Amino acid sequence: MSVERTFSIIKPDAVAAGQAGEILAMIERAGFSIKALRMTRLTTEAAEGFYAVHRQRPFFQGLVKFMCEGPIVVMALEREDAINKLRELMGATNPANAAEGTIRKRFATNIERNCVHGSDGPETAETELRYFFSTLDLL
Ligand code: 3AN
Repeated sequence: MSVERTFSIIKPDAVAAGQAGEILAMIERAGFSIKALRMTRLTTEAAEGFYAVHRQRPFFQGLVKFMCEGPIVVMALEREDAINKLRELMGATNPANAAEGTIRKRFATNIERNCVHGSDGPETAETELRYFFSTLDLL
């Protein structure tokens, strides 16, 4: 497996709870290098665009509202097999099913307020990185 990039978000629940630093530390301890990082805030339109694949799902409006609640931290992360490794570190979408030692097991409240996002494949990773970062940010 070669070195690859993935995109991650520390969601509003975790930022508001003061967990961003510890989540970043877990990510670094797991061997990721942070290539770009910014704190920002989503508008409704931006959140709808980011989660467009979920538009038809019953949880879509709630998810958009949650993601606009407060500041988020967006990151470009790099390591070998980054996409899979980050999803392992995050744990299952529903924290009730998340393994011990994962970010969601430690910090997530429920399936919606689940504290982190990580891209689910190489194409999604590139699209999501481009949604938040410029070419210069990603050099
Ligand atoms: P993951 O974030 O683990 O890749 P996705 O892509 O299926 O999971 O879902 C995107 C986001 O939508 C989740 N992180 C979560 O915040 C929210 N979500 C997913 N499924 C549900 C659900 N059944 N009810 C409420 N929110 C959900």
